[in-house]
This record gives sequence, C-alpha cells and structure tokens, in this order.
Amino acid sequence: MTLTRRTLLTATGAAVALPTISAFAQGKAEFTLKYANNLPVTHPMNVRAKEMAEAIRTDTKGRVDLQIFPSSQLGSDTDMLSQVRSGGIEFFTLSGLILSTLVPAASITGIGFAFHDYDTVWKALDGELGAFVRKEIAKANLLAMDHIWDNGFRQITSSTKPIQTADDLKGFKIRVPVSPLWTSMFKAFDSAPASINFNEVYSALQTKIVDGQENPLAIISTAKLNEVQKYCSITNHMWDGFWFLANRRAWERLPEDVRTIMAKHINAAGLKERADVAALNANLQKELSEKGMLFNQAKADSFRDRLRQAGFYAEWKGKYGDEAWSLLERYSGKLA
Ligand code: X2X
Repeated sequence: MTLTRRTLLTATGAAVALPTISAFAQGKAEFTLKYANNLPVTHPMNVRAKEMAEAIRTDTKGRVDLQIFPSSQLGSDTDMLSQVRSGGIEFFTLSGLILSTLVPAASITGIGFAFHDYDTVWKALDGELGAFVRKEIAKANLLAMDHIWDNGFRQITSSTKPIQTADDLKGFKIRVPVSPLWTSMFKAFDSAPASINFNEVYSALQTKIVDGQENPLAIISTAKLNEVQKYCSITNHMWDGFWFLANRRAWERLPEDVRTIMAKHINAAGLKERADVAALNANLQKELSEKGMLFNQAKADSFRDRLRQAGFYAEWKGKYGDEAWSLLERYSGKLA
C-alpha cells in the first residue's frame, strides 16, 4: 500500500488524538508535575499560578497536570529548595536571596536601596543583571524561567514601635528570611536579626519571639500579619522577587513541545503577577489602615547612610566581585 499525504496525516492524527482525548476525559495526565511555594492561596502568585496550570492543561490537551502546593504545604523554603534539587518537586518559586545559600550571586538583586522604582527593577531583571543570575543558577543544576515573579519592595512592621530612622532599628528583634544578605543588612543596622522561614513567621510574631519583620504589603495583607503587628513603616529598603525554578533533569525529560507550552504560560503568568502585586502594594495601605495598622513614612536617607557607614556596600561588593557589582550599578547607580 502506498501512503498518500492524506492517509499519513489521518494515521498520525488518529494515533496521537485518541489516547490524548481519553486521557483528558479520565483526568489521567501523561506528566504529573508538582509546583510548590511559600505564599497563601490568595496572593497573586497562587491566583496566577492556578490560571497558568489550567492554560497548560488545555494547551497540552491534558498531557500535563501541574499540581500546586501553596502555603509551604510541602515544607519550609529551606526544605523545598532541597526537594527541587533532588527532584521531589519539579517547580518551586524562591527569593533570590534565599537561593543564595546555594547560588551566592543570586542575592545581588536584594542589595539595600539598589533599585529606585519598578521600572529599574524590570529593566535589570529582564536585562543583563537577570541573565547573569540565571546563568549562575544554571550552574547549580536548576533552571530559572526567563521572567522573575514579583515579591515587591519591602516594608518593616513591628508590634512595639514605628521605625522612623535607622536609629530605631538598634537592638530591634526582627525576623529575616534565611539568607546571609538579610542577616548582614540588619546587623549593619545594629538590629538583632533572627533567621526564620516564612511558614513560622506568624507564630514567631504572635508569641513575641521577635518584635518585627519585613515584607511587601501584598504579603503582610494576604498572610494576615497585621493581626499580630501594629505598626508598618514604609521603608522600601529593598526589592525582592521569586525565581520560578525547575529541577533541570525533570525539565529536560519533558518533550520539547510540552516545554515550549509550559515556558510560555509560566512567563506570561509571571508578568500578570507582577502587575497584580504592584497594584496591591500601591493600594493596600488604605485597607490595612482601616484594619487598625498604623503607617508611617520612614526616612530612607538615614537607612542608606547607615549602611554605607557600616561598610555594608563595600563588604558585599567584595563578595560578589567587581564584574557583578558593576553590572548591578549599571541599573542602581553608584552604591559603593
Ligand atoms: O520569607 C519571606 O519573607 C518572603 C515570603 O518574603 C520570601 O519568600 C522571601
């Protein structure tokens, strides 16, 4: 029998289409993948991730079932980082600063007061600074998607007093994420930083193990930290984002067409999440005030000057090296 173009197409079409349709109908996917994160389901990260998983299921015709595990259900950030490295989970979103426990260069985007505004952040992160960090991440056998997701500019909350100037941070018991850069920064302010994973922050604040913490308003609100914190000081002391990480072996095992569809939807969801978070961070002050939080605008200069005096910038420039530092300063302007 000679195969005409028409019969060949029908044959392949049928062979591909039949199992796919029945798999879709039974809800049995060819690839079941886990994506874990540390944020509440109500945060834009999880809202956009849910849409993204649906779009991936539809566009792969049911071949991919991306299961989402929010709220540190699978463990702390430290635990989930181990799991994405071993392949226990395939995807994980993590702050570059926490990732720096594995990839030291990844914390460079969180240097205090480096970015003036979101415009500069996205220029840097979607530009050469982001490309540099992604290359460093790849050396650790993890893959970072093109577009980092937003966490936001961070603000300091407290149960004891408003933070107005750098002096108010002296001796202040503040929770910081598990990351050398965060600890170093608050040591430069003469605070007493305690490294605590996010899944334990609410109870650490509630039981007064620490008096304060720092996070963007979108997290303060969705994680209800205002229930256990009275004051919120707008410091904008650093920007933070979440790299969308994949276990490299798991990613490379996926067929190329599946990878293309997934990367497209993950990156698109990240861009939508950025817009959501920026809008929330701009508007939540009113809502949180109505719930009783007391806001104040801190004096950014006093914090920046203190970091400079304490040798914070010089120290980290030495750690990252001149090349990486000048890449940062291309976007931030002169820091040290
Ligand atoms: O742990 C935090 O404070 C958080 C949620 O902002 C990060 O993931 C860095």
